[in-house]
Amino acid sequence: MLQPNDYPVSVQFDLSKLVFSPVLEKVERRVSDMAKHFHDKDAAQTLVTQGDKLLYEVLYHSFETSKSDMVMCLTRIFSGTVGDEYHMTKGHIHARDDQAEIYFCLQGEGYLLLQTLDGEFRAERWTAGTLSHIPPMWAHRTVNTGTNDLVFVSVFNLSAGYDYGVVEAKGFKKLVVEHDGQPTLTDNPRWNP
Ligand code: PAN
Ligand code: ZN
Repeated sequence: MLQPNDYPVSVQFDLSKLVFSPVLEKVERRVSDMAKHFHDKDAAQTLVTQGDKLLYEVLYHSFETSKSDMVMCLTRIFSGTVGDEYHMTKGHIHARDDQAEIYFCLQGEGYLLLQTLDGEFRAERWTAGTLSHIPPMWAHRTVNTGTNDLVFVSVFNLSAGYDYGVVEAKGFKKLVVEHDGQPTLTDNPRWNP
């Protein structure tokens, strides 16, 4: 017997504005939410006192039925840097070890950083149209290296859960910084002190 939430649902994207409707939840992250993540702590602290700029927002639409729990999110990372480090998401690994995720880049340019608990690292170069599969047990973070917003859609299961602590502890092996006006991957000193 079908329950009310077991029927098909569609959401509509506005492909010129890169938003969808209806948005069921919205999360915003500012510099103060990311203090532990940027390597230049002084630059981050100064930005917090100067208005605590918005780094990115995430719009959510979940599709829970009596037997499934898919969710779709749209993340918009605004262009800019904190010190020399490009705006980026916090990054996390999923709590469950059998959960994959799809990311699809709609606009902008940057990197998807991926890393396993054993320290295997990958940086996927992103432009509009790149679709990436994040396998289970790879932590993931996105970085906007362009002059425009970086906008991407993610699709996963809510029951995957989030673990932010693993990234908060040491970050990813590489930082994405602006060097001579160019995005550059450099070693993260927290990995090789
Ligand atoms: C994404 C991310 C989103 C924001 O929907 O949650 O881009 O990044 P943080 O969660 O690291 O702040 C996703 O990977 N969901 O699983
Ligand atoms: Zn995820």
